[in-house]
Amino acid sequence: MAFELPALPYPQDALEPYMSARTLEFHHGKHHQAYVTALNNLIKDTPLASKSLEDIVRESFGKPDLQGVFNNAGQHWNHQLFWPSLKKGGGGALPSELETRIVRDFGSVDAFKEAFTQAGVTQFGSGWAWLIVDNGVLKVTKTANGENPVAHGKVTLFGVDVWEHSYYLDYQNRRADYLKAVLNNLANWEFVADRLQKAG
Ligand code: MN3
Repeated sequence: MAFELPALPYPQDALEPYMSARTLEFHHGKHHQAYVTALNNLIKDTPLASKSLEDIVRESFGKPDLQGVFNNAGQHWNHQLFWPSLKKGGGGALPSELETRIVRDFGSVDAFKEAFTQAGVTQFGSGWAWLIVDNGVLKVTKTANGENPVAHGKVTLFGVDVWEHSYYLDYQNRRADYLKAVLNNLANWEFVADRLQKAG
């Protein structure tokens, strides 16, 4: 079964003004689609074609001959997580179980947001900022390009794309402003809390 581009879980203009319809038109419709198309072409008629996306990410990570597969599988996985991590009217109060864990592991919600923003701002070039569970502890990490916590065997709760294609039309070079808008106005904390509950 070939991989398919998942539909956005909201209308293309739902995240205005924090993420424009034009950004989503290109980011979802062109960039994410291109990763899916490239991945399908690369794994066609290979043993990887019958594997899950997570298995493809793990099995191609760190293998020079499978770098192209890893880049596109990683990016497909990353964007599949990203779209439902956002919602119209998001970024409000955190569900209590998520807030409790964040306060325990970061000191406060504001301290978590600051650490997450710093991770995104200091990722040199393209990449992602993440909230992960590492041996039961919530941590903020960052990765370059298509790499993700799946490749490192970590449970991922939340990830924000910091490739320029995710913010340049709306924020130009102001990556920190984009990250703050995602955290304070778009983040679907109920979705994140649901992933935490499943992670245990
Ligand atoms: Mn992207």
